[in-house]
Amino acid sequence: MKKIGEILSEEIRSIAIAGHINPDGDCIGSCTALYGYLKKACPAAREIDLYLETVPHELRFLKGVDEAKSSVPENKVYDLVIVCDVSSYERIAVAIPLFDLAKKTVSIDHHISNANFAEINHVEPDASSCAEVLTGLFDPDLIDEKIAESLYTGIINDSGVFQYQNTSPDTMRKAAFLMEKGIDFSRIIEDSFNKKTFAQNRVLGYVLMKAELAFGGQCIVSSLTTEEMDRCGVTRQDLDGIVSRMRFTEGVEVAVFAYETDENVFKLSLRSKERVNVSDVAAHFGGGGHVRAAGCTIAGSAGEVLDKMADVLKGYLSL
Ligand SMILES: [Mn+2]
Repeated sequence: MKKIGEILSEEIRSIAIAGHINPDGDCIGSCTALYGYLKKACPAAREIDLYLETVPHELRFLKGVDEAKSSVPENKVYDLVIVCDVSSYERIAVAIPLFDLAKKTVSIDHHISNANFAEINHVEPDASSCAEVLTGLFDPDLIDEKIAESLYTGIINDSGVFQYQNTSPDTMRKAAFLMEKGIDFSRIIEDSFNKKTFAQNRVLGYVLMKAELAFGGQCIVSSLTTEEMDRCGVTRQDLDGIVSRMRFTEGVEVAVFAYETDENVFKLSLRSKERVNVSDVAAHFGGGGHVRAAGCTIAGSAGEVLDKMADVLKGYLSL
């Protein structure tokens, strides 16, 4: 697909847009941008609905978020369902019934592990973010300031404000184009990326204090149980960015952060600097993601899940 117009037609009267479970800045930025864009680009569609499971406080400024629905109607058949930033069918989560019943399904994404689960799959694994992919698929003239704000939010959140390795010259060109739409870029970075609550900063400090080095300093690991989260006064939504901070440690190639999502079930977030393909590592446990940022879920106590991860990581690090 070169432009999003290729999947639109006069017959499409109803469209649903959905993201992934526990949506992040790229997912919400992408979905709201597409929502605003399709309202302009697809006047034949009488009904355009946006589904987002949750929206964290810091992303509520994005246009369209107020209209997003968090639960889906039963037996609703849309002419077109588009999912953004979703790497696998299971991760559509709340919108799975809509996806199953849709007349046509499209997935727009940038995960290298994308399972091509839709009828039309547009995946650019080299793009920093789904929002970067969408910027290229939109007609530039139809991108207004609010759509540009959503797209820029998606790009900066997944590229760590243009600092991670997924940032390319093309990312910068697209960001420059979005800046020309008049967005308040420094406020967006401050509000949606830099700003942390006191509790979020405290839990970051707590996790860093608990962290340990492994494999001769090539790996940094830490964990957080539900009980510790309660004590710090945070939920899993407050843990974004912690693993990226761990990775900043000198000499570290891989950072692993495990946090409990259910009793004795941990989500592991992985980041790497230069060599290790963490999407590949995560795939050993049924997870996936990107080359430098990925995740998976493992059952066991904190110590057990980190041991299981270390067993696999061993083969990826030079010992
Ligand atoms: Mn993304």
